[in-house]
Amino acid sequence: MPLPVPVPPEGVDPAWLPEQAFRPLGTRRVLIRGSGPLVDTVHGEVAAACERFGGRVDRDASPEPFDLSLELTGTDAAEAFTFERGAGRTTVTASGPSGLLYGLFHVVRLGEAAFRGEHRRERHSPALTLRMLDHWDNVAVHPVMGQVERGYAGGSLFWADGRARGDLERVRAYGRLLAACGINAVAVNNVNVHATEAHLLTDRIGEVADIAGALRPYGIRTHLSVTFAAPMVLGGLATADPLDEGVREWWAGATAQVYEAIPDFGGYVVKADSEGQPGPFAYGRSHADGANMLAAALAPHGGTVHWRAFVYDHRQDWRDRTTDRARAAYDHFVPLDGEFAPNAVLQVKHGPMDFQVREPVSPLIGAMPHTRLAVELQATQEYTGQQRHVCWLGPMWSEVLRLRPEEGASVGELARGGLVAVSNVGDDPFWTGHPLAQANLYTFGGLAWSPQADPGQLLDEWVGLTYPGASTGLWEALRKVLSGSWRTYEKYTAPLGVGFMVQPGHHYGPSVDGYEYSPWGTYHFADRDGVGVDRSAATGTGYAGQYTKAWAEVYESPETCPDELLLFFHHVPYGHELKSGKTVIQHIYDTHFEGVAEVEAAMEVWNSLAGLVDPARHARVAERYAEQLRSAREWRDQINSYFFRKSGVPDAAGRVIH
Ligand code: GCV
Repeated sequence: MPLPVPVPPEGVDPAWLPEQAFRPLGTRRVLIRGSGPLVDTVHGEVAAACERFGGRVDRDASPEPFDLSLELTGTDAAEAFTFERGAGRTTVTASGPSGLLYGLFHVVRLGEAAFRGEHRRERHSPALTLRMLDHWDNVAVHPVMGQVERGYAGGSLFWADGRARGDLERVRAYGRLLAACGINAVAVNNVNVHATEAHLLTDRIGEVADIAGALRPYGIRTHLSVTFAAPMVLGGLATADPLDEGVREWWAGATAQVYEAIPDFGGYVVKADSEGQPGPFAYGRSHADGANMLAAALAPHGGTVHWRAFVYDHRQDWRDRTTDRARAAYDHFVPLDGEFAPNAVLQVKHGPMDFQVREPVSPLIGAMPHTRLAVELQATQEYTGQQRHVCWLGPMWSEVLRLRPEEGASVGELARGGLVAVSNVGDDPFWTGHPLAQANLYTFGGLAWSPQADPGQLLDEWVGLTYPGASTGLWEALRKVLSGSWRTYEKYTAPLGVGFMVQPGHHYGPSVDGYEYSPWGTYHFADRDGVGVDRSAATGTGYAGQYTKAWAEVYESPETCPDELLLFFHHVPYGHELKSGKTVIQHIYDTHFEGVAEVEAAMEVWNSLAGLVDPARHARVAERYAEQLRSAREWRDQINSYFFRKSGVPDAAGRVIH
């Protein structure tokens, strides 16, 4: 039986699955072979397209002749599929049902090209088996963080005001979008697990099961963030010590019940001993002890624990120059390499600090060869414009994933535990608040499937699907406003890798000294002579020495350190000459003027598209550009004025600095 395609509520943007994208498929004669729930999903998709556009679909019985066959040849868990075309026929085969679903969306992506000419048989297989989104969604509205922590797309898709939102049709539509870009796992609640959310593990697991039921037909497994203190908070035990027998039994029992409710449950996500969340340190135990206890509870059921490596001292004294937050994850976790259970994945943020617009790759990646690592990215734009600014992160993520921390292996290859992104989606009609931020979600999916993929090609795919039939002019305009937007954002915000300089708390807009005298470990040390953090091994915090030899040497000296990371690794005088030939101070002035000019130009391009793109989308983006421009000017003027006043060095071009 075909499973009906989800119909999201009126007014919800179709994102990259508009009906028109299905026209090439929907005008064909299609044969589907195979059985099972995911094949029913495939059947439903094809049936809906054929009904709309006049094609025909048959299941198993062959309607000779046909244009496309989608064939399930086995029952395994493989997600790969093959695609070929010959003798006027397109064939997709898969040995596992989710492979067939991905094969179907591949055909949709190719459009008419899937039905033209000849294609040699090609096999498509995801490089990473786990491609996951972590939602930082709260069930109950948090007094400071709201419904979604660092959420810029309205409320949660899953929860509202302490309850399940219950709009499972929208959740199904979400699962469909995710499957169409290759994502196969979702964690449905915030890693900061507050009192209400803790109960999702036990007495409220039914609500999680409903979400899992809505996501399952699109091949997505559901995960849950849990509190390490659950045995105390929920079980009434006196301890959460991971080596305590009673605690271990409690987790085993609770986990067995989770699997009764959700047989294909993916596993737990845990933020422990991090920013106030409870963890094993309270009992003198290691993070391997903590993770392994949960891994043992999950193992009999085939689940995985994602243990986050975001552990640092968030109450440090700013006067203490010996503590460097950037060092923390490596210092805590590298000594534990080899101690984690096979179904424990260490989830590492891609940079050592916290999703800044520019950070080096975390030295932890590559330093734990005997541990399964997952790399965590942030699609939600906490520090990159909060979905009010256009900031397409594809090029940044791609740079990270292609970097080779050690001889041979790239970050993408070292992420054996998977690629994870903090979700940028909410109940907003455009899903992501800023309609162009959809491109971040799509690109993440593509990079999780294939970390070596060209992000520009993924952007093209997104444009092709989201704006079917786009003229060359529209296509080029969309490329123009998106492709360089990350570098533009970098230009008008914190310079040369120095990071932060955002307003404390909500993290939007500039405040150069906002975190300078705070306990969070995020400093720039600007004085009248220079700026930046000395993280060299010779004279600084020693962080540069955490890298493998080749990279440690590059970062150790200001002479070899790449310009864009100079202030992350070194404290240099304002007159220090960059590889570009400019001084640091002149670079700061120039990039800030350029960044604003680039926003002005992009806004003009967007405004010229009125009438060419859907009016609601156009209006939403135009409104956000007005705010982006206001904010970019604020950034430019605050940063330039701050450094002019500190350094006393005038702008060589004599522009207005306040
Ligand atoms: C979920 C940063 C964010 C926090 C977030 C934390 C984390 O500190 O500002 O909101 O908490 O990262 O990744 O756990």
